[in-house]
Amino acid sequence: MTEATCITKEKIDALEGIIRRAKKIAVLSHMNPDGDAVGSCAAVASYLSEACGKDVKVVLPNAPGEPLAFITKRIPQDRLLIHAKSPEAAEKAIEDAEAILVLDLNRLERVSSEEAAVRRAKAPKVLIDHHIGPEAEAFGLVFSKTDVSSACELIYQILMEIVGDARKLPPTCAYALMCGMTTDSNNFANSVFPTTLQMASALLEAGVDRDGIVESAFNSYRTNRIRLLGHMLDQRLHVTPEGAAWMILTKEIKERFDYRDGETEGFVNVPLTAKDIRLSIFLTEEDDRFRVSIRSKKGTSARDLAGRFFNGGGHENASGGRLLVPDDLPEKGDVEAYVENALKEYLK
Ligand SMILES: [Mn+2]
Repeated sequence: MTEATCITKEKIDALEGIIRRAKKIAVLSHMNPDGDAVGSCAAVASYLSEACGKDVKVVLPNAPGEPLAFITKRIPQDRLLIHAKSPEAAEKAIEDAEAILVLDLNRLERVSSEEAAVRRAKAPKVLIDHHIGPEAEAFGLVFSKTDVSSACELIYQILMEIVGDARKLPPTCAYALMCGMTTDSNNFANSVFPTTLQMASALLEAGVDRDGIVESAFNSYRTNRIRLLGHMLDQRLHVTPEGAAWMILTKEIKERFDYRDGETEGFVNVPLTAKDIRLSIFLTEEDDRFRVSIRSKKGTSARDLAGRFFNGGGHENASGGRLLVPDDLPEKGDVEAYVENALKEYLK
């Protein structure tokens, strides 16, 4: 299967058949959902319920952060189940579903606490994703493509095969697709393909309020967030002679700045605005781990670094991972030395 033939007529027919035969459909995405995850779920839920009359449940492992509320609120609240809040209802929705659509993730472990329920489920499972290395064996039908900006772009391409015209999409679906593409490409700063701009153009023509999305996604944070960013850049930024930058958001800083989930979105990109920096790492301290976000410029692989040193992966220039305590680090205090050594090793 080549990239170009990822969307074939046979697969579109198979997808339409799965949708036609199912009344109850579960739509899933990954832990710590980002704009593309929530946008994908909102778009697919809107299409399946409004255009196809299906009984749809969106199931997410944990709640999207407040900065993504402009997308999350497009999912009717009685259709949205958060596993961390109501595990039984979330698992029942997966169990009862007659089709399961999994979006914006390549390996099923990324649905985290729901993984066992999904693996157990007998319903046909469909994966739609844009990361390399999909766990194809866990799904009956796989749409996987990496030459797109986002899962939302791939979903858009699939929907165009089905409905033929962006103006025929339910408005919520069109809006959510634009949201996921805009956030995953960081407002057209990365992973932009000719098809990305074609999609944007068609959705704009269909009436999507892109200015409103940009305002909601990038200019609607609390003032606290810019103070926190200022503190991180001024007091917490390390720069190595090899051109790597890294910072750690500790629990102590989180408390001091009244940090809320999602508010450091985009921080990892800031060091890359310096000419001499080619790699940026942002770590966030959590209970038993550090969450790791990595970005790089062309020629340096964020994915390799994530895979070799941070139990992660993702895209060539945008990856993530984690360091578990005590599995990877005996104590939390060892994190700085670990990052320094990893960078020395990786960039030598
Ligand atoms: Mn994505």
